[in-house]
Amino acid sequence: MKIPFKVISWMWVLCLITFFARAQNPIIQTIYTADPAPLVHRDRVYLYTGHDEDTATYFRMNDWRVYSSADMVNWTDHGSPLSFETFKWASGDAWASHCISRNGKFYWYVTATDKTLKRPVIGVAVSDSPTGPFKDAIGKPLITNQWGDIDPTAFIDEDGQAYLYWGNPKLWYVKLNQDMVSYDQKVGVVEVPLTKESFAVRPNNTQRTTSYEEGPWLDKRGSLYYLLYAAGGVPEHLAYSTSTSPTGPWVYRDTIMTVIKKGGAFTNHPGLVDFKGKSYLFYHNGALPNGGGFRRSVAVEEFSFNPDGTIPRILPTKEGVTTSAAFLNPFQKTEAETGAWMQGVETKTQGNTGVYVTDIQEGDYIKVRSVDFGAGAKSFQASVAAGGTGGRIEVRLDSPSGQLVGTCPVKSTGGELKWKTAAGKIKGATGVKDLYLVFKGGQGALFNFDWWRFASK
Ligand code: FUB
Repeated sequence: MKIPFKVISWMWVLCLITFFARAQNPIIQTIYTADPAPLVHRDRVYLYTGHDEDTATYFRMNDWRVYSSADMVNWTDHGSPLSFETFKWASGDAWASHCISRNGKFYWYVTATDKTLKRPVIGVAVSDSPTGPFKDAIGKPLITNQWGDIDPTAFIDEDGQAYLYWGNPKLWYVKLNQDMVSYDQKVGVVEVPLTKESFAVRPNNTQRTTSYEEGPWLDKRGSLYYLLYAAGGVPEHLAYSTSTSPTGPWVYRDTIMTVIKKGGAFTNHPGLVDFKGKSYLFYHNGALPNGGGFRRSVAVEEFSFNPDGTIPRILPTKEGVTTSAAFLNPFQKTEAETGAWMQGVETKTQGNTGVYVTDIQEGDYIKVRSVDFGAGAKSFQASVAAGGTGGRIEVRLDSPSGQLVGTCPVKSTGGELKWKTAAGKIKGATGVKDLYLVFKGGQGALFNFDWWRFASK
């Protein structure tokens, strides 16, 4: 997605460079993303999102996306392994979703409109990998309860019992069976009482008297269950309730994130994970250029639970996560679609190559945070494809105009998807630095970019 720069003066350019050098929220800049659902699997956080189309003026959403991170600051784009078209019974509306793992499989619960019922229902896709490919697990919707079947969230308790919560304006749950693709028919669909003790009073509304709106997220710490949700109505804020049981009764606790006044969307949607000893709240806003209520973007903040187990008030920030949970090893092959900030570029998927970076133009760049060059790097390699004359990759440190430690020339490879390895010498890259791959070469689309790697001294 091209972020338009309005060049008024060199001062303004400097301000923008400083802003983008620090900004890390929203964490995905190449497309609009919404309804975050993070999952910790082994040593990575996988982030499942919805996708607001670029020109959407309503919730125009056709597919879901996956990203992952080992350090909570750099995110790798895994493309779209699931769309509403995966479900033969669905006609569109790829709304909020949640993926969890059990017995080596990944179950992705999604909202989509049912062709026959002509309203949202909940389906489930399954895969052997967190990044897909996913297929429809049962060939039909899992939940066809009533109007309001949106926003599924799944949770597996320590005793092995799994739950699926969902709903707007009501809140329901089922007890999922061990297979994760069916539910306990004896218990059936249970409606959660929306009492003021559980969800607080919604002022001035006789239809919807409590603050629960949508987007539930169920979690547990110690023996306490946490239900996070979008509250309001619109504009939504994030709030939570707790219980000593996964099925309630719930006790309203507090607001987590107030309505985002500047750069917000009229919805919000919580997702919570612990990763490498820290807690993270995912949410969405409307902060990318041309963004808003139907063109949203996922963001994340690090936070700590209060000593008494309550969740503090969490502020939405532009900086996002400031401390990397790990350093990136530049001597291993890194997918080009990995970064803390992607300025100007887009990503696409191709059969053999997978996801690659495209629409690279003069001055665009990829920022990769906390790269550990150790004693130093001597060369840089990049897998590139150029149908035209190509350009070059400037390897810079700590800002888009920071220390130039090398240049990798990119010549024509004879085709936009004809991949060749280009290389350049590196001097002066040592220790832990933020890496900026800055693209140069004149007008128009310069080349495509699949992966990079440094060689150590
Ligand atoms: O993304 C479409 C809808 O907007 C979701 O299902 C809700 O949670 C709200 O974020």
